[in-house]
Amino acid sequence: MHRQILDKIKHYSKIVIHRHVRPDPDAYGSSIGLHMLLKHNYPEKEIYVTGKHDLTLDYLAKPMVVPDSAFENALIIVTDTANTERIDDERYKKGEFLIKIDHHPNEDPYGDIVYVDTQASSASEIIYSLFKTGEQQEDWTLPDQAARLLYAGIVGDTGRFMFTSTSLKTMSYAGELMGYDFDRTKLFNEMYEVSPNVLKLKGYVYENFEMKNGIGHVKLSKRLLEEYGVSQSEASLLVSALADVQGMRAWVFFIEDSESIRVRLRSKGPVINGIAKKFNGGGHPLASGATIYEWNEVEDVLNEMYHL
Ligand SMILES: [Mn+2]
Repeated sequence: MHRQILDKIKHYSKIVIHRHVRPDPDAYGSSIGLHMLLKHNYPEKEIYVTGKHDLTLDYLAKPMVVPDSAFENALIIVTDTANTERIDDERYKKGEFLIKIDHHPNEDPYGDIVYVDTQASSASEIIYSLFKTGEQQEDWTLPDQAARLLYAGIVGDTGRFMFTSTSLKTMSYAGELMGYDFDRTKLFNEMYEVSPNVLKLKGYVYENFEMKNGIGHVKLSKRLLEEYGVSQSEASLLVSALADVQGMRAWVFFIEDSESIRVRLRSKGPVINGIAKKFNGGGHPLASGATIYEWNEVEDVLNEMYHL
């Protein structure tokens, strides 16, 4: 598989790299890291990395503004993206040859080459393994800034090497990446520092959540968020905060915005996406979202949760 991908990279003079919408560090790490790697080893080729820039990832790198002409007769490589609906920048369809490189379950095996390794912790880990083959077979070298991006992608997707997706291979690759010249302390600060307002709201969550039969919930009204100076999307990031509560089986955040109340459901075991579906939502078995329109519907959601 690596050899096939290397041959395609060598063959094409134009390459465009894509990743998924609403990017995370692994999306940036794998796509922009691959871009830096290829640009460094094939300076004569036209190589682009596309997708809408996310300001919260500004510290990592920036994608490029890619002209339409870039896609004609181009090799397209999509990283970290399970299905075509989630590919950022629809122009991937205009390319000549498509390669999917991913670590999510391969439910949508799009592409002329489909390289999916669900054992890999991250797409960045796969890109690093591709680099190692390129190093052996094509004398590739990895620029320090590309190493920094791949490291950030692995750190992001493994929750700082904590999730069970972290393998012996992940750790040995991360160890090798640490040998490159970049500032890891600075990178960790950039990835994990949180604004004082959000941390104070987290304090409110810990102070005010309720728990019954292992089901937790907290209500964050619009007025409260205004008081704390935290946006609805920032507040949503706090939903994992209740995972560490002893005895917690599943929990829900009710977060009000201008027209509705967003319901964010999380679970450590009981399947909750059925409940999300009943309240105008859906999602994964252990992480779903729904929407209600009145505070008095909170009880309806909780009653469903208590029956888990
Ligand atoms: Mn990923």
